Amino acid sequence: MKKIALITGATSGIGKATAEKFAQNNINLIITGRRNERLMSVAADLREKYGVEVKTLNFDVRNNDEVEKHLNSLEAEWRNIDILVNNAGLAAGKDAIQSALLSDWEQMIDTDVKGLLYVSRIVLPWMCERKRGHVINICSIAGKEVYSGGSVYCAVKHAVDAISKGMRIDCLPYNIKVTNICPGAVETEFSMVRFKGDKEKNDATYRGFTPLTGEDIADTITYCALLPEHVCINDLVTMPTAQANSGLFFRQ
Ligand code: NDP
Ligand code: 8X3
Repeated sequence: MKKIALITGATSGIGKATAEKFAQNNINLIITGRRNERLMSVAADLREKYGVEVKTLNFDVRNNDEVEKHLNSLEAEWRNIDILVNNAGLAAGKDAIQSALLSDWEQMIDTDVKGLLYVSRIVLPWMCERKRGHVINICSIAGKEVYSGGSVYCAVKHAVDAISKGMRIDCLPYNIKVTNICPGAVETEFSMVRFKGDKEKNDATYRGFTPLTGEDIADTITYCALLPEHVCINDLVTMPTAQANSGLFFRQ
């Protein structure tokens, strides 16, 4: 029987690339995001290319009523989720803590922490009942280190790191794997979102070195997801070769 994976934030970047890798590996998919047209187009493309079944759920992870409504609308067979990739997330702004926008903080906390929790709170009981499942939380190097202008993004990703550890402990009796993936710089829509469409700041982020791609992280996620039943990668930091830590890049 084919596995089922639920990937949040599959309309671009790491989530979209992971949906494609999973489809290549014959995994049926539930993909989510706010941009419904993109979601439908990703789904159509994957069905056509790989012959997998793809369900789309169009909701904002910050809204728990929407999260509950959409996830609880899944038919019984689609609730047998083997892999949950908690990927939907973002950074908003890169300003010093004394002058950053409150609305940016709220957006990051509501999306990266509360959204991840809302989705997990629905899916984990299904996994616990079946005594099987794998949760892959997309954390960041920002969940391990702190950098200038990143205080609240780093705080939310540190929270993801802690949630992964706690989830692993609480779900231990239920045979559930929890993998925390911590990438360095990945060139996706991330920086355009962070800098609110400022192309110069986006380009400067990736200038002079080769960043990771969504596909690189999707390969890593897929490797973790396809390991034998008794093997779990708990925590994984993956960086561009030209990035030593969250703040130190070798740019040429
Ligand atoms: P993208 O901006 O390309 O993708 C983000 C995805 O999250 C989109 O599909 C977006 O979908 C979804 N998303 C954002 N907000 C919401 C929301 N409120 N409700 C539902 N979906 C939402 O960035 P990445 O692929 O780079 O980011 C994916 C994850 O990887 C994030 O958690 C990010 O923090 C993390 N990460 C990124 C790194 C990087 O350097 N790029 C490095 C380390 C971690 P839509 O807009 O359609 O809702
Ligand atoms: C994204 C990587 O270094 O911008 O999580 O925080 S970083």
